[in-house]
Amino acid sequence: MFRIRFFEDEISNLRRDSLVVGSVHLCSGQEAIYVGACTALDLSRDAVFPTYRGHGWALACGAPLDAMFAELLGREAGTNGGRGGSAYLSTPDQGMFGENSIVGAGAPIATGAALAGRYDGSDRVTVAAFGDGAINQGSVTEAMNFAAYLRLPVVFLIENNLYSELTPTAAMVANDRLYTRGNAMGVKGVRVDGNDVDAVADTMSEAVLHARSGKGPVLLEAMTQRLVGHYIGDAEQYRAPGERERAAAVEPLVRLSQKLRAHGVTTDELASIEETARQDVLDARERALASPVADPSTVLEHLYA
Ligand SMILES: Cc1ncc(C[n+]2csc(CCOP(=O)(O)OP(=O)(O)O)c2C)c(N)n1
Ligand SMILES: [Mg+2]
Repeated sequence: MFRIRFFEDEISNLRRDSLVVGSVHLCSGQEAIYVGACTALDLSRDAVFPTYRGHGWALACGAPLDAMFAELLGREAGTNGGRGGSAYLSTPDQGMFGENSIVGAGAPIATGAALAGRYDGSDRVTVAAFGDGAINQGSVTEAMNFAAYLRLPVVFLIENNLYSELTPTAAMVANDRLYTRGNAMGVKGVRVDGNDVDAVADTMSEAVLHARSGKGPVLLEAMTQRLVGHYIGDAEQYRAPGERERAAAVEPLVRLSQKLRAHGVTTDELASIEETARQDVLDARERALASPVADPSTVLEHLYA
């Protein structure tokens, strides 16, 4: 979780210096969802389909820091040879099958991958991760109904950060208990504190067991808050006074640190965990910055049309 946070901090700096280009959506504040969920998955066969806010998913799945930095910096050594960048990277060797910048588009793809798993003998569970805004997309409802009818092993995971871009989700839905959306279709719905990594791990373990044992999909709503803008450059004028401070007091790293201390981890040990993570991130950043940029003459390679 610390590595993800520090990675995002550095990406923010690199974007400001125009070394990373294009639109970047950071996941700071949502780390407990990715790390908690991945502990419940078997990533040698399971598959995760995140959104454009997907750096944390890739890292939690096990994507190397060096390749992640290199990808966002457009380097040859990137996870996708520098072609995917922030919003389109994929690390299938680690079970992360690609970000998607079309809101709600990952849900049918994850459902298809679960259907494929029924025939290829993998017994795979797939995770369709998307935001609270995406729950209102028709593609998500269609995918949930299809998965429910065929009892496919899909966990539809809502990262509910309370905003869809710059609009509060509470201003867009009549029922803000989003986990109940699948009730009419027979999709089991659960809500979890998405800032508590243990709670996410436990709830996700139950969801994965439910899905893998043939009982059908689960709609898991993880409540969280992003500590940064929707994208880098978002002026965040929509925030209520005091909202940031309240969010910072209950964010996942604070919660994790409190929990570790309560379990006997000393302040020094905690500082050393943080320092190691920070140094790993800074070292990886330097190596990526020193590595060659992708050769423009290869730009047409790996294209499917
Ligand atoms: C089909 C589609 N419609 C609109 C957009 C523009 N758009 C990009 S992000 C976003 C908000 C999505 O909010 P949410 O699903 O809550 O995810 P979050 O960004 O909060 O993680 C929108 C509307 C898009 N990318 N795709
Ligand atoms: Mg959202």
